[in-house]
Amino acid sequence: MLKRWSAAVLGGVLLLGALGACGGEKEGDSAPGAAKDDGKITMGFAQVGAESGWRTANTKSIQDAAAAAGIDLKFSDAQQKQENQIKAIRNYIAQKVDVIAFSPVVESGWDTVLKEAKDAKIPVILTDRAVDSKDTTLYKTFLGSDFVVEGKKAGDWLVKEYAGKTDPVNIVELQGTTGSAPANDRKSGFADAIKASPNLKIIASQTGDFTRAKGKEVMEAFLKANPKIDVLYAHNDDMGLGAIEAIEAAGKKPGVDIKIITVDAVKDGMTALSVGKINYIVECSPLLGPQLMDLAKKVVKGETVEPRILTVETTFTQEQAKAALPDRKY
Ligand code: GYE
Repeated sequence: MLKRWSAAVLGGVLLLGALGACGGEKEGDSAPGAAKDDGKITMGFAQVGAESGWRTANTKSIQDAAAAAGIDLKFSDAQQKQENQIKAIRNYIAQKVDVIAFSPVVESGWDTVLKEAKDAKIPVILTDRAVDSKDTTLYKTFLGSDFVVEGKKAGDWLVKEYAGKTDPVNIVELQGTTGSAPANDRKSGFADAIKASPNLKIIASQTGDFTRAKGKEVMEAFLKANPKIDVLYAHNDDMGLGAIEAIEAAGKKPGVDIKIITVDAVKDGMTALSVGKINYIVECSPLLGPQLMDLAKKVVKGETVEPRILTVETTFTQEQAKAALPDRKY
């Protein structure tokens, strides 16, 4: 464990050292005395779950980057449940890790546990998803994508695709996990982009929880309830891929009878795009591990970091997907 020395704690520890040093640790001490001091940073990471290809790539990126940076990683999977994430964070606080990082499954309801981390003097880094806490001193920085921009890129493509046409275009939307930042923002960014085109109409919108299984199930229901669907906008590739199965089972051609736009650009999504079953993908990069480890080292040292660090990302058409696929890492 790497100790974050403050003058007071340093004094206390030196004193304990002189006395032959054991015990005497107060709650809330910034020196993480519970674990051995091997000079390593310990990070507690509370992951959302394993709901999608994106998440799998994100987890691998974090684990690989921690190993490469010599950071001792404690990792937990919350199975898309906020209560599990809160439990994991409390555990990390009790274990006196040097830094906590997490990807909050939903935006709301974090103030109490974040305050507990702050009181324990453990810096917190948000990665991938944001929280809606008013008190921004509860965390050091937020590293991740701008999901509103992603939604907007999806909507802009659609507006261009139907430019000059006035016939009604019926859109169905598969939303991500209810209350999550990417679901909220991808929805609003998209709605904003299409609002000046009155013929582009969202006729149904429901959560598919970012999973393939749920995407398929909800698309089946959409297809039953709506005889004319022109476009599917799915908040991630996995839901889009599940929906493709439902569309094919209903005897329709994905990408042709129903145009499909998704977000993420994981390999399976890019493969479907390259064969024309998806029409457009907005990239969202899961490879946040290396930047996260750099930030962790800085905040543990007490250095100030930028409060918001944006991921750089692009978009893909079918031709671009074909060109990018051979080098796609995830
Ligand atoms: O788009 C989706 C995943 O939070 C950006 O979560 C992430 C999203 C990603 O399940 O596939």
